[in-house]
Amino acid sequence: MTPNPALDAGEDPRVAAFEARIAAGESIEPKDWMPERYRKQLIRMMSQHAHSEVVGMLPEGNWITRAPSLRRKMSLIAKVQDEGGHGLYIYCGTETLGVDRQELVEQLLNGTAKYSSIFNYPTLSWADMGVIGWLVDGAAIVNQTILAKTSYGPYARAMIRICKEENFHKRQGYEIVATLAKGTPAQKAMVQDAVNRWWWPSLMMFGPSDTDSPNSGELLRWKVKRKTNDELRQRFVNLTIPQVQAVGLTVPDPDLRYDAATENWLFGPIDWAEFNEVIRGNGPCNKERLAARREAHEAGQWVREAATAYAAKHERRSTEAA
Ligand code: BYC
Repeated sequence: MTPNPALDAGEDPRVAAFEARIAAGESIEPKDWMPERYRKQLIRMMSQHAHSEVVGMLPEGNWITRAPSLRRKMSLIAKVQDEGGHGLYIYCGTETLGVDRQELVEQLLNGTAKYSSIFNYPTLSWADMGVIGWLVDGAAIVNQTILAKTSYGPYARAMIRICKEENFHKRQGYEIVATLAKGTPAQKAMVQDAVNRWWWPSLMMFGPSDTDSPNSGELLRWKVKRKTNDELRQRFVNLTIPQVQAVGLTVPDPDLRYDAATENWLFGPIDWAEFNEVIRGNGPCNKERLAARREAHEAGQWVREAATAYAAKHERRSTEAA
């Protein structure tokens, strides 16, 4: 791929050929020609996604030592490990666009890259582990099942595998929620409190409303996104409210009502001022999360050095043997 931004403006015949491939539903692969802007948008979106998976390990990692049973501890460890794997998998996918992973990690650590707003909220009780698995992974599944049909091949394929694991995460979360919801009054109160705190941030995960989403138009045109932020948010609410009712809980929204005409659960206004503060770095835990990532990165320096030395040794040996 030889990017030529000067020609992306419209006179380059490769642009028309690219647009035709997108229109025909073809998958774009790393060695295919693509407009520079398409490449940049994918790097932005995929790297933010990878960062979200890695930062997403922190709120749940916080509860591994306090899980109430060995079974719960094993599931939580496996889930947190899966999130780390998703991050690495998506960083690899991003590298197919010709960007260096080190550069992306630097952007996360110096605060110039975004990651999902949801991970800037604290995990205050064990019930949060259930509610994160259920609502946060549930929201991720709604978003990522559609991304499995995205036009960039490596990203689409990554999503297929990731969604399978997210389904397990969601089920383990819902099982925790259902168990607490039919437990003692104190357990039910604890899980209701967790739903109250995570409900609105989960809806914010889908991004700003369509009228305020600067990237959506371009991403939809290139079939990177297949549905708008609001469409996916509505789908999540429609899927989730029956689950909330099934376990006898409620969501903190006095305006929630079922609209038979559209078959949608209509919800009240989202606090976009809160969302904007969180994505600007001023959420309850932004500073704590970045500090933890920086510390982990520094502490892992020797591992990266050892892995590089090991790879170099193997390369040398295989060259000598050849
Ligand atoms: N948080 O034009 P818009 C997970 C930013 S991992 C922070 O609508 P776009 C999981 C947006 O980046 C979940 N920032 O953007 C992991 C843009 O800023 P820039 C992560 C947000 O790209 C572990 C600006 O707002 N999932 O689920 O069209 C455990 C304007 O927005 C957020 C993904 O990353 C947000 N919530 O649409 C459990 C999925 N929303 O970059 C679970 C892939 C928006 O212009 N990403 N912004 O400075 C996407 O699907 C899309 O990028 C988004 C945003 C729907 C998130």
